[in-house]
Amino acid sequence: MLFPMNINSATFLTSATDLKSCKSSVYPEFAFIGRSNVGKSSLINMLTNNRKLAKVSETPGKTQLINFFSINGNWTLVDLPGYGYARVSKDKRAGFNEAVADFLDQRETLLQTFVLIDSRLPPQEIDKEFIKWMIGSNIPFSVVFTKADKQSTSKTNTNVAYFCKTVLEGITPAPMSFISSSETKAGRKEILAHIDVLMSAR
Ligand SMILES: Nc1nc2c(ncn2[C@@H]2O[C@H](COP(=O)(O)OP(=O)(O)O)[C@@H](O)[C@H]2O)c(=O)[nH]1
Ligand SMILES: [Mg+2]
Repeated sequence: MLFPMNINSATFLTSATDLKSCKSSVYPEFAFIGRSNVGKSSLINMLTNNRKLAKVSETPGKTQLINFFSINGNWTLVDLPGYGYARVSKDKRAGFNEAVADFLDQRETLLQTFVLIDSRLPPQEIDKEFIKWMIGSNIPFSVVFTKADKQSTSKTNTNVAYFCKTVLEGITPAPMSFISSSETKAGRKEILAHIDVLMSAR
């Protein structure tokens, strides 16, 4: 049985446009990345039990800022700009925001990245490209399959199994994966327990 850590406080800290404008921090950071509209901000709100913390958008591709949220005063959630919608970087990075690439690759206090994948869809090219870039850059990550409430459990399980087999198999160390819903709060205790483990192991 998992006992999720308590979230006693969750507050907006600051925003940044790129890595060099990010304030340095002494606290461990957990970042959320994925296609625009996959549910990054909703997941942060679900984890913190605060529907208004991160701005949830009906308009894909709107958030282009790196947003920091302080949790319990000693760790941080980072809402990253989504990829796959407009604003494609011009260099050879896998079509995602350059600020995101710099942050994931170079941010010293980043302890783990959660790559969000829409549980309803077959593996998308852009997500596969992004994961390839993460592996090539040696950046540790976990995967969160979002919006599980939007379909049957068996459909979710089929899609997740297929994604794990075709995209995640063979990656070492094997990434953890989670199934989540911001509506039902599925995945909340598992993701928080994982964060807890990573912080304790530090
Ligand atoms: N039903 C359902 N809708 C979701 C879930 N997560 C996000 N959404 C919806 O998907 C849209 C995009 O969510 P948002 O968190 O802004 O995505 P972001 O662009 O990745 O930050 C919004 O309309 C959310 O209400 C979920 O788990 N279940
Ligand atoms: Mg967002």
